[in-house]
Amino acid sequence: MRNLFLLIFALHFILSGKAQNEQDSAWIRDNYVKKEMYITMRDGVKLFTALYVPKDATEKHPILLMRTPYSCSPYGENKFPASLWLRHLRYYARENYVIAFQDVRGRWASEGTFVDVRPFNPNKKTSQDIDEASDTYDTIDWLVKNLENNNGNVGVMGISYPGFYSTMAALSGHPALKAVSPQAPVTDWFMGDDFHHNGAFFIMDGFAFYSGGFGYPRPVPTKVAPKQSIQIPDNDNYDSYLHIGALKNFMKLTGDSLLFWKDLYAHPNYDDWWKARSIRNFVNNVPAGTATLVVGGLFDAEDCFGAWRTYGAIEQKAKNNNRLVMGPWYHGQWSSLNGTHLGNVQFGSNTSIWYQNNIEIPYFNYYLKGKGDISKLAEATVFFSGANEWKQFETWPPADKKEEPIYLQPGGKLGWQKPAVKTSYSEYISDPAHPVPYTENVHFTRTRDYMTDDQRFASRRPDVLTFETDELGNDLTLAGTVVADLLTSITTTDADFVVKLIDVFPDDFKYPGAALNQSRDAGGAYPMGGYQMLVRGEIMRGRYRKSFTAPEAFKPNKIEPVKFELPDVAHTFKKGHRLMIQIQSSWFPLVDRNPQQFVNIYECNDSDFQKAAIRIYHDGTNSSSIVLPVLK
Ligand code: PG9
Repeated sequence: MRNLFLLIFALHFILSGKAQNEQDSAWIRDNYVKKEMYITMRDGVKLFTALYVPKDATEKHPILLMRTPYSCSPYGENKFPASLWLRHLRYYARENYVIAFQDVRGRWASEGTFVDVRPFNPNKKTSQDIDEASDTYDTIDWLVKNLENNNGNVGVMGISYPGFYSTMAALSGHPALKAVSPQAPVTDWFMGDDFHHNGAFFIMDGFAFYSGGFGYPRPVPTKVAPKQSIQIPDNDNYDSYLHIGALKNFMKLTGDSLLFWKDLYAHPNYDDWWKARSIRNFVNNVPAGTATLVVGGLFDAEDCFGAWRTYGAIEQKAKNNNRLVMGPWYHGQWSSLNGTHLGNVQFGSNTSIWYQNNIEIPYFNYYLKGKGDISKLAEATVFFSGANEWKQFETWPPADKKEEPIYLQPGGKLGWQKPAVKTSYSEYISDPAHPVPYTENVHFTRTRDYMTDDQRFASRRPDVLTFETDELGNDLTLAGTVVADLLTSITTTDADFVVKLIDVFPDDFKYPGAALNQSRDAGGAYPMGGYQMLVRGEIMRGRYRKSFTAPEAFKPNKIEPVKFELPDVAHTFKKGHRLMIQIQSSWFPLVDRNPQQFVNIYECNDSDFQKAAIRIYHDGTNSSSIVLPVLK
């Protein structure tokens, strides 16, 4: 009887997750000490570094380093960050890692001058030639030579901007650096991350980020956050951003203080300044002995592009062991405690905890502790929404995916055959004074949920074109990059094109179990029947259709191709669902409005914004299509 009781108790303890939560704040403080120090770089600049060191002295411990522009706070050797026990770092604590945070050069308590996405210098010759790779090298070198009881193996990890510093770390070439995990890494701020997608300016994220404090000058090292001095009405972002108007009006709000903001305005096209800041151009320098695990979210509103493209660039240009994990996550959700859903869309399991315990922790344990076996960890581990299952691949994109064009048809249909009609198009009036919202509800801070939000609000607008298939007779699984291949004409000299890939749920769809149908605001059950789930959306600034470096005006009313990539997808459209494509010419205030004429958008006036009639052709000659990566 006693054994039965013990068994029941043990099962309860484990199933309740208590076993995983044992690294709580008390445990961390009992088992770790904190040390703060300055580490001197090769040019004499000192970088502030905070170390959380296990008290355990029974073995030598690996070092996990995270370099950040967002501060090593809380500062003070008696203060511990909640991230050590409330996010995936608790599992590294369980494994007795030394956990190190460092303020990057020029940020917070570190000395030196900050440069946003500081370019890699492949020709460093003297101690004055520095970059984020050399700063990482010098930091690792100091740590392995000076930190007591370390085992000489270092890993670097980081999410978002820290993900950029992770990729830079992989370029350091230090022999102690055995594994790096760039997660949602900032990769190219003109082509697809954070500030621009295909040259279109993501005004809301960009302005909020820089005006919120990040971009303020930091004349001397400090442990105190800058006071936010740029305020805009914060009740309704659509209304607030529309009323501020042209981009030049935002510059009046930021003034001369935000250096990078001025850089953004000074480089409207994809010039050498931007190319020097695209880390994809330098990953050939990743040494064979530094393994990389690139991680990202299918529904990451900030750096989904960065995850897919950093993995792809390393795979193409480096000769190291490079792997990919993409889950159904918003920005950073994989490091949180809950990966079960995003907004109204459910994923059927806690994908974050599964990833942490089955992939990330075993990965670093293998490379930094020589523990365990990751031979069965696939080249690419990707979660497929819709089917709600993880799939493993030997390559990404999968070798057995086939690019299949689905054609826009008259009458708002989609079909696998080219239209037979001679002349056919759909037209809408794009009015910058009434741009298409990027999401339905009223809010101020850009939502995370928009990446899987219901698109019915948009399909009801006259300035959004909607094309959809009949009910699918079989599951349709897409795995890879989607390409929009549009034949267009406009009545002005420039326009944006937004293409949205949407999964239309059956009218009678319900998630199993009433609780799963709760809306994001607890209480009301969101009507999932007929839900139009955004699977992927992307924008193309039409002037760059021929070249991102040399923009070109449209000739009014001339039929022209506009072809562009949407970041990779991994989604199954289940039998009985429909595949929908929506096309529109604004996505506000997520993206700045195009004045719809060929002017410098960063310098134009409110009076320059004009309506345009946009035509999308779908006939036998001008056959617009969306090229889908169909997994056979
Ligand atoms: N990638 C995120 C970001 C950077 C810069 C501007 C806006 C967002 C991030 O680092 O959180």
